[in-house]
Amino acid sequence: MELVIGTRKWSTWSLRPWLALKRTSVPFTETLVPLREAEVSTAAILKHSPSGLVPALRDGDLTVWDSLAICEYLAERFPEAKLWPADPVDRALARAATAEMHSGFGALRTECPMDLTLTTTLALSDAALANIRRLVELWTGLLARSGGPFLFGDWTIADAFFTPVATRLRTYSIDLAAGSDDGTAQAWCDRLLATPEFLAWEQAALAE
Ligand SMILES: N[C@@H](CCC(=O)N[C@@H](CS)C(=O)NCC(=O)O)C(=O)O
Repeated sequence: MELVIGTRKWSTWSLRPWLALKRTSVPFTETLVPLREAEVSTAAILKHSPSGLVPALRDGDLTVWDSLAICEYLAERFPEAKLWPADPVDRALARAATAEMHSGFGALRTECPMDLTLTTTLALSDAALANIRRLVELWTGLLARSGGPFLFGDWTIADAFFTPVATRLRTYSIDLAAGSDDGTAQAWCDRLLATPEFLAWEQAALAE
């Protein structure tokens, strides 16, 4: 199996399936395409991914070119990795939370791009603050329901999808109290950034 990824410090979409793939314990190779090099990036990515975007997963003749589709494929190929919760209700909620991240939180994503090499402060727009309030509501509700330590108890694809958000909160020194967090959501974000898988990604990002 081969995962094509973008520059690690920036590529939120690459990080998500990389974390899921690591959790399967299946050996895989990584192909890194440097991002933000104008035409070079697009031409280089198109050699691997028909959408011209990373990530892409290659498994034999198959190419899967979207982060969520890759995670779904991994969950089906490697059920023993338990990448989704076993319970159908939990699984539906995990998919809804993951899809909300996949297609939403535009203001926060635009104003706070992932950069694992940066620490700074930033005044957020009202739209980004509304994103923060929704994230805290979503996360604390799921953590209260499951009892933690991750959104659905054990780590799942839903946790993978929010890991880049946890890095953005850290990078831009965003206090989740702005979203009425009582410390529960922040503790879970800290937990995401302390997993061995994320630490391995971060170490590779800083060495790039
Ligand atoms: N919906 C896609 C989004 C992928 C995406 O936007 N990838 C960005 C990098 S994180 C990309 O390839 N950009 C091309 C470039 O920067 O040249 C997914 O989930 O995989």
